[in-house]
Amino acid sequence: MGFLQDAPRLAHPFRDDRVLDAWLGHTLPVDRLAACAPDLDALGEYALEAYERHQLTPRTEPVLTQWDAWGARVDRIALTPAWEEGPQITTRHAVLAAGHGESPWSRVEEFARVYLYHPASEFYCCPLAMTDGAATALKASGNQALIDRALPHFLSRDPATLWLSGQWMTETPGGSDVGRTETTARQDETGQWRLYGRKWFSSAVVGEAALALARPEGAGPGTSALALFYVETRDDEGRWQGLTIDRLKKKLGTHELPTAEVHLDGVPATPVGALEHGVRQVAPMLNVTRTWNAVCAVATMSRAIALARDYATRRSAFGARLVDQPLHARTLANMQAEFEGAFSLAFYVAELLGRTEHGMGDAHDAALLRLLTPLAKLWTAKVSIRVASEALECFGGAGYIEDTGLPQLLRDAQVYAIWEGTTNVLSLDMLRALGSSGLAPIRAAVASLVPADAPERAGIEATLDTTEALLGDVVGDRTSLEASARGIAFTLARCM
Ligand code: MFK
Ligand code: FAD
Repeated sequence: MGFLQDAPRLAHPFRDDRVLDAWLGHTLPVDRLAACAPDLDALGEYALEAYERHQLTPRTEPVLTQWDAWGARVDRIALTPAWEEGPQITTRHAVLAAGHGESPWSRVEEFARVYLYHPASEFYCCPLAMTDGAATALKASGNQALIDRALPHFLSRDPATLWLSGQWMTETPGGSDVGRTETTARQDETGQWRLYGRKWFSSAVVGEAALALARPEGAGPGTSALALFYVETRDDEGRWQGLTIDRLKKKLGTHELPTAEVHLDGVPATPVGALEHGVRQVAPMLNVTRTWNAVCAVATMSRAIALARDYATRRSAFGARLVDQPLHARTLANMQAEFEGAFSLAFYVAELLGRTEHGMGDAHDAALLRLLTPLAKLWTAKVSIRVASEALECFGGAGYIEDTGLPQLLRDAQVYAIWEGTTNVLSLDMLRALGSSGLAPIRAAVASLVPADAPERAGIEATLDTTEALLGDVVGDRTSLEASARGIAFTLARCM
């Protein structure tokens, strides 16, 4: 046998991550960091073991069985091992519960856990994100009966009582334009609301609950006539109630995530609030899942770069290790810089979320959070695709070979830009957020984050001035304003 190349090895995702370490060190008080460090270390260890396991065993995918041998409709989904482990590992280490603690650092402590767990989770983080979002939306609704019913399950620290929630929005006419929702809600003879229609993407179909948009019978067209409903998917015997799974989607990536097309034929449902303005009611969920998306995109980058960096110390070309080839080293450094910028933005949003939820923010924090949430989501998604693609190239041909496990990084990264609002839809959401306060919150953030005499301060302010002037030029012309939205969003995200 001739030359044999060493495979890349993964450093410890918690102990060897200097970016996370530095950020936690300057964000969390010492006692809070000490309290959550064992969970972070354990989640890092789990991620390392999962990586090593996958070097030896091929990945599996969920399988839907619609009918049993005796002709009964069962719609049973066999999950992958990581999904089977999900309830235990995440409740043991309080992944969701941490985010709903009593301190302004709760979200920081939650999203550090998410960042470490995500690369091992096989997108079990997708239903976790939606469950976190559902808990947040129910709290915001003030519907005490639903809060009492669902939150002990959503935030449970016991795998036996954990419930996952789905987010049923997208339908065949529109995923961005949910105002075209066709699902209807009507009351039966007992007064129970029931949903009828088709949800076109349901990624937490195995979840026990969901928040669903539907149009109450007789309500008019458009977004404002939609209502938000809380749904439990199974009856007391564990049978689906009024729901059939048509098929699991065949997807470019996220293969372990069972994303289903479902028909609703009388699913019992409870209104979360008034029977209108359902999108307004579900917005807290959207903003939380978009933050998860940003953190998970950053986690994917971190994993891709960690492997590429290690490989550069093991692979040689033209008489030197790749890491000692100046251009390869520069390529890795550029990826790292992109990653660190994206990391800072995503975790800054996590920090703001915690502060504002606990009433600790300053005058601009709520508006800044509203503005930066879509920006962080759209920016980190695009950067993660670019970084994952570059990372594959760092392995040469091996990066294109399935059983290295590397191509999956790129396939999976592509989803971050599509679900939870595409890049364009989020750029338009940024315009919505800018509407109330303009660039003032970003200017205030820059003033507090960048010292007045720092060399980059003048450049950032000049960019904000140019952006403000551009906004002023197009603000009265909706077509030009919308056409400029993506460029403005990228500029503001890069500034932050
Ligand atoms: C592992 C990674 C973790 C992530 C897991 C993700 C799993 C994937 C699951 C999904 O993909 S779930 C489906 C996600 N779907 C979307 O994100 C929908 C994308 N479309 C939009 O976001 C549209 O902008 C939207 C449907 C929200 C609004 O469209 P419209 O019809 O133009 O509505 P309109 O009238 O502008 O807004 C309705 C209200 O909601 C307004 O408030 P008011 O009623 O008070 O006027 C808006 O201000 C408010 N609103 C909209 N977006 C908001 C918001 N409020 C706060 N935050 C927002 N982001
Ligand atoms: P469209 O809305 O048809 O968008 C097509 C294109 O048009 C996009 O490029 C978009 O940016 C652009 N566009 C639309 N409107 C505008 C505009 N006004 N200006 C400029 N450009 C515009 N949904 C759920 O509800 N629950 C789930 O659990 C869920 N899971 C998913 C899992 C996966 C793996 C995927 C891929 C999707 C999932 N989705 C889920 C659906 C997802 O949220 C939608 O696909 C997404 O919101 C886009 O909607 P659409 O597919 O209808 O595309």
